Amino acid sequence: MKKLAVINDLSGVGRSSLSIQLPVVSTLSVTACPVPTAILSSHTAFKEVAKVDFKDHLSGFFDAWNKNGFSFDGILIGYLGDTEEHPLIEDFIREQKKRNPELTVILDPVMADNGSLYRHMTQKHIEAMLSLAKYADLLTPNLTEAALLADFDYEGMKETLKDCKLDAAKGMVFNSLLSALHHITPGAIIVTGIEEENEAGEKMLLNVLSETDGDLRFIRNPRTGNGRPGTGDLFSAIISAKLLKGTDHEKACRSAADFVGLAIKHSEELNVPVIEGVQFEDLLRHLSDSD
Ligand code: PXL
Repeated sequence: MKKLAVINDLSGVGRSSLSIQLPVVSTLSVTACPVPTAILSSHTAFKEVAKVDFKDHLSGFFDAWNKNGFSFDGILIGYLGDTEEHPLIEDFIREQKKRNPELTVILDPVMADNGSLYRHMTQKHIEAMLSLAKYADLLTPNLTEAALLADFDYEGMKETLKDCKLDAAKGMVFNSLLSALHHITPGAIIVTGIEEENEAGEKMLLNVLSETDGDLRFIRNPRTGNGRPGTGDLFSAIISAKLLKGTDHEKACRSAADFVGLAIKHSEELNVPVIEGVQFEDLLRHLSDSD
């Protein structure tokens, strides 16, 4: 069975990060091996949050794993508890790459959404993610994170995209954004969860996949409800497990987008408060470990 190291925070309430990624990766028949970057009482959109930084324990964890001879097929990285964690993660990636040259590294640069950084996030987090991006085989920022990494103006880009009626015009905006991102990572890129309306006025969610500079694919799904915390974590976990099982980027992206859409719709229908994320637990049977 393929083995994925999942480096992310453990948040007790709100269905984000490791709490949502571990069950999803297991359901897709991939062994998930968690490393917490921080332990929080809940994700940070809640008013009161207690946070325990895990930075001082990371090198001990990685050392023990390496000394035991553990080797992984993939490493998925999400939320960083501290801006000094990235060199430890980079050492771990380099060591694991020596053991398994086929290692797949997926970086979800969790920092921000809807134009703003999450609580506790700073310019230093952007620099940390830029440094990790050099090791990524796949980068999955949302539009805000993509703008921060590429040093683009998020609000300006969002306005321009709103005015673009044709995909050819949107393609020009995304080409310049993705071209900038290809300078910071050797990997493929999926800019996730971009809200748009189609010509019939229907609300859609767009993911833009670029495997190499100049090549763009638009993957669209109906928007089944408002954005919710944890959907990026859900998306990156599904993609990571699928990639390890040999699915290509486009198919993995479609599967992840379909399941996120289903989970949002289900949560809306059940009136789950937005802050509690997506109710995915009773949907796991819809996740298939084949293409
Ligand atoms: O889902 C992204 C995320 C992950 N981890 C923590 C968060 C958030 C978003 O708010 O607060 C701790």
